[in-house]
Amino acid sequence: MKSTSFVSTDAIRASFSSAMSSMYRTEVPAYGTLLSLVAKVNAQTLAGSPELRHRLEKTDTLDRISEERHGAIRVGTPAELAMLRRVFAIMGMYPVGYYDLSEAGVPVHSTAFRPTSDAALKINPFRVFTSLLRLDLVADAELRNEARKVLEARQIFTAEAISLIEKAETEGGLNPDDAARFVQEILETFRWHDHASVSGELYDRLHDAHRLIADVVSFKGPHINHLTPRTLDIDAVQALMPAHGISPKAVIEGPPTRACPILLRQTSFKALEENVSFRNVQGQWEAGSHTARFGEIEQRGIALTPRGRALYDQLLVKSREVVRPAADGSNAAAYVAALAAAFKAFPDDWNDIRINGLGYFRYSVVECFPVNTLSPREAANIETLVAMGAVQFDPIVYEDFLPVSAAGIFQSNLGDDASQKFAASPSQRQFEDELGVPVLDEFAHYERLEKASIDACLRHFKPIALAS
Ligand code: OOG
Ligand code: NI
Repeated sequence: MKSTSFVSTDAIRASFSSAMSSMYRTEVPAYGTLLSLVAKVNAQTLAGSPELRHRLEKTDTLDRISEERHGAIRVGTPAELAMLRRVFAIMGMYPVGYYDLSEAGVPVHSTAFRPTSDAALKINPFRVFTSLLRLDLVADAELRNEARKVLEARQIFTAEAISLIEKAETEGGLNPDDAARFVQEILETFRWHDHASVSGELYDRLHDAHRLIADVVSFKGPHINHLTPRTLDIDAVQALMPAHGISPKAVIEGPPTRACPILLRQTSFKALEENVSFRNVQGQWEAGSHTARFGEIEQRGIALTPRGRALYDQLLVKSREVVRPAADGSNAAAYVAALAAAFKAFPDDWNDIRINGLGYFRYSVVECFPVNTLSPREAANIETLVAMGAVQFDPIVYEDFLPVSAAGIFQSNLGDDASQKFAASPSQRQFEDELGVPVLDEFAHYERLEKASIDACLRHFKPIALAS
């Protein structure tokens, strides 16, 4: 097969994201409701804010938003994780960031597979937050071994998926027929299975160790547990959810409402209690239930520098010292007020964020600027070019996650009675060994994007800077 007939990795990702969305809409109808609500609010927000629409158009990022979503899965073994890395690479998705969820009392560590280049993100920014179960954090050795045996015996990929992965790797891509089959076969890995692969008795013991262990170990595959559309106004969607029959968690996770959105704000509806069957000792199916799948929405803001992130973390801690949000929502208003008060210390103006070194920006040349008015010295200095209006800057969108700061999402979808705790134990080296590659450092990546945009501007003005 000639390489010219390969489908691009971006196109495979877009088609997979869309197939995943259709499947989840059938599996969890409330997700479909959420999608239409988000679409409606996004349209209203754009209509009401020409400035926002203009910014999104100018940065060529308006089109991606209605198609934008992230999913989350949890796998059980290093081999499953390593195979997923190969699957996602075929869709142009690479592991970015290391997240130690043991800090939030959840025995997994994670990365996010996502496109990394500006061009790929614009085509389709689909990402999958992928967690690997850490059986090493399970204290009970017998349970740990039982769980390991169950996991080692399962095959989460179809035979055809495996052969297409190998084919894509050896030939360097997939032709249209193979790409379409690949998407369908990979979808099977993420499908929901309502027949557990363990007995009800083992399920209960796994569940007692941690709900999430039961979720990972008891089923044939790593069902997608949520798909999250991106909204331009999360407060509006949160307020409209109840009227559409969806009850959101009490408060939105992350930063407060701001003129200049930072990082990520998320809210979710609780995991559904779903009917599943377990085999009993006589080998018959018995009815039971499991909660795993939920719904989430998010609003994305600017990517913060390590300094901005430290300030964010500090202010979040500060607000939670004043009011800790109760799961029943009884103090939601007090929490929102405390959060807003604490975040007064975080500049809420793009240029202030920029000059304080708190966020990452993409610089670009202002096309109509009269370049002949610039002196060589002015043309060689990015700050002067900005001050004179020859260069403009736009926030770089945060493409990653905040699961530990937003432990509320994890907790609320595990059930508010989830009280099991694990000692924090980050283990990035081990995770990367199991994954088979190092993860990309998110800060270094945003910094490179920012620097590349500055270099491009300076290159543009170089002829003037060199003239003397
Ligand atoms: C993943 C939770 C993390 C997010 O948006 O922060 C996540 C999970 O529940 O498996 O998706
Ligand atoms: Ni999520």
